[in-house]
Amino acid sequence: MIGKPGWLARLKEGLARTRVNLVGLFSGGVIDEQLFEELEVALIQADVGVATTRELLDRLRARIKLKGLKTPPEVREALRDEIAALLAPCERPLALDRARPLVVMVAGVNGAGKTTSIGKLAHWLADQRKTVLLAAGDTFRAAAREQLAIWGQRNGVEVIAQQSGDPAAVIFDAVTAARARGLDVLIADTAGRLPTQLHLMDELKRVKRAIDKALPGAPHEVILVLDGTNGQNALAQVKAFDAAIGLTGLIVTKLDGTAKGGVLVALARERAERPLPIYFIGVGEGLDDLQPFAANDFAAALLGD
Ligand SMILES: Nc1nc2c(ncn2[C@@H]2O[C@H](COP(=O)(O)OP(=O)(O)OP(=O)(O)O)[C@@H](O)[C@H]2O)c(=O)[nH]1
Ligand SMILES: [Mg+2]
Repeated sequence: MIGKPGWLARLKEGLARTRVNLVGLFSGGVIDEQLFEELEVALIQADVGVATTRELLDRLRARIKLKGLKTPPEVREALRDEIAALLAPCERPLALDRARPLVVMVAGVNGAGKTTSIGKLAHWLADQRKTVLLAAGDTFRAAAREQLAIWGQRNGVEVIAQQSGDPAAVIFDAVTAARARGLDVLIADTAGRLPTQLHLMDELKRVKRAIDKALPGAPHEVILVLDGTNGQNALAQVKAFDAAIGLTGLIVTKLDGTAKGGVLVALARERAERPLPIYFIGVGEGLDDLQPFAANDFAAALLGD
């Protein structure tokens, strides 16, 4: 699924360093052990992780044998296809019509890009002709409420906020309001927190229960926002937030910057048995810089078309 032109170029630019490193290894004439060793190093450096790299290279060797691949370009394409295949289960559109309001709860560590992604998501939803309400569940800082309010204004979307320090209460009220007004989607922002801050993780559980009280069966989506530049740390974050609040999907941000990109491959493998959709990737700070994740495009950004 390719959106407006430009975002793919930004993704490719963001992952250029990784791509240059990987593609450069295929510039020689032969496929030998040295190539495999260099690939191993380059993939690990790209945040793919040791275990996932080994598995990928094993599959690559098997594919080379099976298909009788002989040239470096053929092997590069084969690696790209293996990566695309590993990523494919994570490519799933956000299903919008299964509940009304569809309640989306957003969580993540400090500065991951939650509020920005919610603003962009509101814009994307408006493009899909959905009516949206935002809940300012980050009650820690007044600035957080204002930040969400600005994103709301940009999109012509209302934001429910309160002076109260209780995110569960704010979000409960917002869900109730979205129900009463017959809106399509409610997105709840939450304050950033580390998985080691157990009282804050408990607060997230409380928010989730409050949502269920306001609308039984909700939240329909519990999305973790990951900073793509944090590398392998994303795996630990997924585990911890999943254990606390049961994740249904991910958004990976900042793939336009210094991110190496391989962590998406590691995430896909880690959850191969129970695929966790990567609903969107963030490729910039503008309104249009949130795009549905596309496995083939991403693999091509890493290893060339
Ligand atoms: N380049 C780039 N910057 C991004 C992207 N997404 C978010 N940012 C920036 O990352 C910074 C943090 O974003 P926020 O949305 O405030 O992060 P947050 O998770 O809400 O932060 P807290 O609420 O403080 O935990 C801001 O400067 C954003 O502009 C992205 O996809 N690309
Ligand atoms: Mg925020």
